Amino acid sequence: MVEYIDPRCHKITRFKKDKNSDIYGLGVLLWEITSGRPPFSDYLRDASYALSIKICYENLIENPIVGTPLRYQQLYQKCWDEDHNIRPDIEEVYEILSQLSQLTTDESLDLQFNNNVEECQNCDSDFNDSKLHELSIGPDSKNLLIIGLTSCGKSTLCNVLSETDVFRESESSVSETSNHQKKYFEVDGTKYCVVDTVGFKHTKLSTKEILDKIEEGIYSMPEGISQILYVIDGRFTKDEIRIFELLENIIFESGILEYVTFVKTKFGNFKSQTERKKEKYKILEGNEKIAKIVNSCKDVVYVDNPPINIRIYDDDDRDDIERNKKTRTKSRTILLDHLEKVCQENHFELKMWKELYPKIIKYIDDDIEAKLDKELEKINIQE
Ligand SMILES: Nc1nc2c(ncn2[C@@H]2O[C@H](COP(=O)(O)OP(=O)(O)OP(=O)(O)O)[C@@H](O)[C@H]2O)c(=O)[nH]1
Ligand SMILES: [Mg+2]
Repeated sequence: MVEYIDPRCHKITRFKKDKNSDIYGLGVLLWEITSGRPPFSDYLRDASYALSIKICYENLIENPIVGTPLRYQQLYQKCWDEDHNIRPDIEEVYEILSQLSQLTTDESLDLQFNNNVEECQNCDSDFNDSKLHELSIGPDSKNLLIIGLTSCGKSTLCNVLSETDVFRESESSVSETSNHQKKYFEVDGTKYCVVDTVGFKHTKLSTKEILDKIEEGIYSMPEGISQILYVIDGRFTKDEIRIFELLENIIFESGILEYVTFVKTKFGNFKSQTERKKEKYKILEGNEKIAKIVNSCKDVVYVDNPPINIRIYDDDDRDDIERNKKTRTKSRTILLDHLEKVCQENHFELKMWKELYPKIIKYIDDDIEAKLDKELEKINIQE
């Protein structure tokens, strides 16, 4: 019955099913009504573990059946959306089904879905694209995990790396990315997979929810991680120091720093070696613990990825966009040169995260607020 179970039940340790999980199963049933057969019937029934891995980590979903009214199709796709916040509640499902049942045959024909290639609406994972690429890319891609505080430029970095605009860049002070998003791309024969994640200190999510979502991002790359790009957009802030303080023992024990590159974004002087050196010196000087972390990681890379989603009112705006595009191209070259050097053949083993995660959760369960305050106090005393 794995086909009907909310993927979060498999992905998230100690996940408690909720109404949203039932809506997921209902979405699968709604699809089944149009197909007349159980989902994923090509898969062996006795290989349910393999099937759950495919559903959870390779975004395996069923294709719409030709002739399905678009509104009906959109309804079940919304029900099984990876982002459980997007799933409708049962009242909404009832409402849409009632409306559809009242349509005449002619009206429902007008709603027919013509070519079955419409983009997965409201879906953070660029499923259609990744699904296509999975066919040619396979497990030998260099997997990049992007993490950092909210608004530090993670999604922008993903767009720059993959030369797309599929990652939503925030235009406000409210956190934009609320789910991980994955994209495959290729550079001179090297295959990459970049996974954008939810920012620490997300404006609407708790620390535990953020960690759960980052875990989902990690598990979306079952082969492991080639490099973690930890994005910072200024000096290390107290919040960043707190995150590292919180994870310090766990991170150091795991050997994960071998796989971490700090990416300093919004660094206008990124082309100047002197400025880069000065900046690194400032980082190292700032805090002993941060210096230890930075020295143990792969490197610090400096970039500037200024916005190109600027509204155009006059020629100045057009010039800005063109200039910013060029700056992004330069940043991309720096990033790719670095990645070529540091992406090891071996991946960071997922089982390590499996071992780490319960420890992190335990740490959080043990009264996170009190611990954070204590850590902050310690930092304040040192400053
Ligand atoms: N000048 C400049 N602006 C940047 C850079 N990177 C990101 N920005 C801007 O910073 C803001 C936040 O960027 P995002 O990429 O959405 O940041 P994020 O970390 O994905 O944010 P959340 O998803 O909300 O956690 C946007 O307005 C970007 O245009 C950079 O290197 N230089
Ligand atoms: Mg984002």
